[in-house]
Amino acid sequence: MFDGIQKKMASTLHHTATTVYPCCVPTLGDSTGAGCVGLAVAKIHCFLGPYKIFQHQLLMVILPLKLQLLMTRISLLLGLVFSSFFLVQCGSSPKTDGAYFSIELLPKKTTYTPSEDLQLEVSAKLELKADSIQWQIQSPNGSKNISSLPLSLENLPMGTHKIKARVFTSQGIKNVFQEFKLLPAHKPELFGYTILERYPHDIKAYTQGLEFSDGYLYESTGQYGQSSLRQLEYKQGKVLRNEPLDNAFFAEGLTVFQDKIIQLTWRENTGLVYDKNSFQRIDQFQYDKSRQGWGLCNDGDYLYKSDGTHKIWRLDPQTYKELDYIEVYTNKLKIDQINELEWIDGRIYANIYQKNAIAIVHPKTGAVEGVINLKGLQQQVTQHSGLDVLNGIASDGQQGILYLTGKNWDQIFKVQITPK
Ligand SMILES: [Ca+2]
Repeated sequence: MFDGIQKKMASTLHHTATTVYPCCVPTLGDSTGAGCVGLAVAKIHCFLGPYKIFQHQLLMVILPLKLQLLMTRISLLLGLVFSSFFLVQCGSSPKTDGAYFSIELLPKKTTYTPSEDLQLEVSAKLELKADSIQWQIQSPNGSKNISSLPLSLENLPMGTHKIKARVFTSQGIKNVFQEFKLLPAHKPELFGYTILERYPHDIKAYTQGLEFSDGYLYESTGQYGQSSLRQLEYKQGKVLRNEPLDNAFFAEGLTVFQDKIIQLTWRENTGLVYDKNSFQRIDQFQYDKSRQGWGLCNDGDYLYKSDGTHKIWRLDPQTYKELDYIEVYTNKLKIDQINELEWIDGRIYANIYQKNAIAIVHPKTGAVEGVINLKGLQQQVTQHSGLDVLNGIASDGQQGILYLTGKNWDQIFKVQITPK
């Protein structure tokens, strides 16, 4: 009987010391918390090792069971003491770089405008001297080394930037960071609209994208099982071509680039590419860092894609690779849920989801330069249970003219943008 109990105890101890914590040696010198735990357990293991030999010797002598249980408890207790001791030691692990230095932005604020210059300084928190500093700015459109101070904010995009300081010290390089936000200096110009013409539109078309090419309107409609790519003779409201999508796809924005039509899908992480003349699918691509597929337009050189956030991504039109993005801000607010897009005269016109408004966005900075208030337009169409929000913007090249529709709207409007 005693032999069985001994085996069980030995097995328990072995399991505790070896199987669960097999990291006695490899983690030594590791500065992470995990390594420290490994070190502490290694010490327990080293302590338990001699005991196990002693215990083995005891097998030769029959001890009372109570004494054996007592010894087990003592050894486990000592193990815990060792563990606590070494874990406390781990608390003095190497400090993060931010513990040594911090970056001061002057003037001291959290938001800035492009007309300001920013002075950068490093403050030492501990007794470690900065021998020299290399500065870098990490922006939505890439990272750049800062060659001279103060830093001019003039040509930077709106949104969040991160300053990085590489601080050279006698203890090596310490990397510290500080974020700030850049906002437009001026509030957006406000515009209204006047309806010039009305054209019939399929009341069952859940419009997600609208764009002119060669006098025709190309439209993308959404919903699972109802998504399609269409070519419209818009004045008569005729659907000339209708390419239904697989039921697995919820179509979103579209744009015509040279002889291709590129259509986004919503959560399927897939862009579909068609031959413009045949409507045949010729290619497809996967999104990279952008969140979802919402709106799409192009400037003749690049594609611009919204993803349901405040970002508009710039894509290579041949490889569909995401190159960078802008963050869309007014002088006060981040503009979220940017949806259908249209490139007009050097600016991105961006419909904001569930708002009767279009933001006029600078494509390099993300600054909202204007807002078109389209209140009342949705009330002009037939009201029905499936009616949904404004979501189609197209331009035929005429200045100040937009073609607008919405999800399950039975009209397309030609409107004149007016100053407010
Ligand atoms: Ca459009």
